[in-house]
Amino acid sequence: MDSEDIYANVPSRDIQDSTGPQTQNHNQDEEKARKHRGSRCVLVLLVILGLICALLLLFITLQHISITAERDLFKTYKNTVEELNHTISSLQHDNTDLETDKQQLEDKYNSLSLEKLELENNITSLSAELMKARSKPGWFFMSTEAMSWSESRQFCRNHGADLVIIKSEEKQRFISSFVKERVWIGLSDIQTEGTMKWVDNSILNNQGFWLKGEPNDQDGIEDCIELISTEPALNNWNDLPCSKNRKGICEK
Ligand SMILES: [Ca+2]
Ligand SMILES: [Ca+2]
Repeated sequence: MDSEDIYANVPSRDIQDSTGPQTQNHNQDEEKARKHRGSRCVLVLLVILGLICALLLLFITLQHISITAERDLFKTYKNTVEELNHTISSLQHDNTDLETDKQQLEDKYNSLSLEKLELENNITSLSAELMKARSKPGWFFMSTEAMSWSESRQFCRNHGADLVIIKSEEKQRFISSFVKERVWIGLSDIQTEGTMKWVDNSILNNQGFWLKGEPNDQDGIEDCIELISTEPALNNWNDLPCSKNRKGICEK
């Protein structure tokens, strides 16, 4: 039983009788003050409850924002991981292709190396045969550029040969068959006009393979003999000035 009930159970007449009018007013003031304090307490409690609710709402909102952000971050992370996995897979595929290409290139390189070795062996073999052939008599070659008869002869000598000597129809046909221009041969009458001599000092003792009307020693200055391949094979010699420029046919 609280104090209000106690006061309520006391007969108002007795109170009035024992305390008088002043006491009664005092009690009424106290009761008003008590009610006023109670109202304030309730108000304070309501304010506190409101603040708690507001804080709870703020906390829930912040939690929601935090969870949403973490979920978005997780999604981003997941996408990044998937992209990385895709990239790794692609790179592995590319690496496999590159390994295949590398293996093919290595095989090709090995094959080419073998071919190169075979070609080098062939070149060595052919070079040996060439040297062997060149060491034998009857090897023919042409000077590299047109020069006077003496210069052409010197070119041949510098290469261990001399201007060609033609003493048979067979050789005349052979030389005429591969020469494509006007060339010096190893015949002249430089020493004695009218006496044709080969470069080995042997005298031309047959009629030779002269162009019709040659040798004519035109103007008295034609002492060296050329072979004109465009003329018939057995009639293509001509005497002309030794200073004229022709390539020479050398024979080793
Ligand atoms: Ca002459
Ligand atoms: Ca002539």
